[in-house]
Amino acid sequence: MRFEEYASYSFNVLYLLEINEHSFVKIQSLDSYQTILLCYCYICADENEDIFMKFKRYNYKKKNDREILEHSHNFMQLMLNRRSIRDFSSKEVSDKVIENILKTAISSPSGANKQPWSFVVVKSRDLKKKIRIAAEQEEKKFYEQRATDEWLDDLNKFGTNWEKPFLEDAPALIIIFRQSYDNSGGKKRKNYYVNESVGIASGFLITAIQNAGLVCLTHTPSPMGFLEKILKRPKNEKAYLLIPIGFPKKDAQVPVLDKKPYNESVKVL
Ligand code: IYR
Repeated sequence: MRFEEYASYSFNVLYLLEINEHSFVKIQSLDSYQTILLCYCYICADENEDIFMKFKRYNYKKKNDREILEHSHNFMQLMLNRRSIRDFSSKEVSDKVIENILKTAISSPSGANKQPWSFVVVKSRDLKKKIRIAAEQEEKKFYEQRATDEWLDDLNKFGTNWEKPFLEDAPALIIIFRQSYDNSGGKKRKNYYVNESVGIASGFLITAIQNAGLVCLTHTPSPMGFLEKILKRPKNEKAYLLIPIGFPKKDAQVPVLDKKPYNESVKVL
């Protein structure tokens, strides 16, 4: 009997005995003599046939209170040292490291597990050059025409301008694309909470980069349509972030920044 057939019964489930990840025995309703009225055994033969999601026990890695405090503190220290870097050395990043940080990013939660993203890694000198040229064209328009005076005032302090040498200097660029809908199998299907999902995955990526001992910049040339063209992305994808990654140039500078006081950013009720 298939799972959906018996799932429609209204009996209380008394026992769910798991045999393994894919199989379980379900015992429903005992009569007054405590004899089993219904007993179903569900064995999943073909994973793709299922309309219900399978569940398995979560492998919770238990820590004691001291360990939890220590881990939270150490991770905070690691992340407090993260900075956006604009001066990259030419030192290469190993493919395995890039793969590890991307595997971390794509493990991120997403609306209905739709994973509405693509991560494109650009190492080719030729493509990096094309991206730099196109980005600088847009940025020149931004700094010279599009940006409001207020925005330029805010940016002035950082000393940024339309020139983006890091797009060629960094050994790799990771371009994150958001998929507003899913187009696999030629069928258009909706994605949910796309911005939230891609934002969280980008956070995972930046955190993984920091944890690995690399540096990056969250760059957002605006508009970013040129990335879709240069990287030949499908119609359902829009560029979301451009992240050069690598190692800082010797003596790379970062602005001295203050973060808002804790109580301004955080309210505990
Ligand atoms: N995209 C431009 C401008 C810029 C915008 C923000 I918000 C920054 O934090 C930094 C720069 C640029 O990359 O120069």
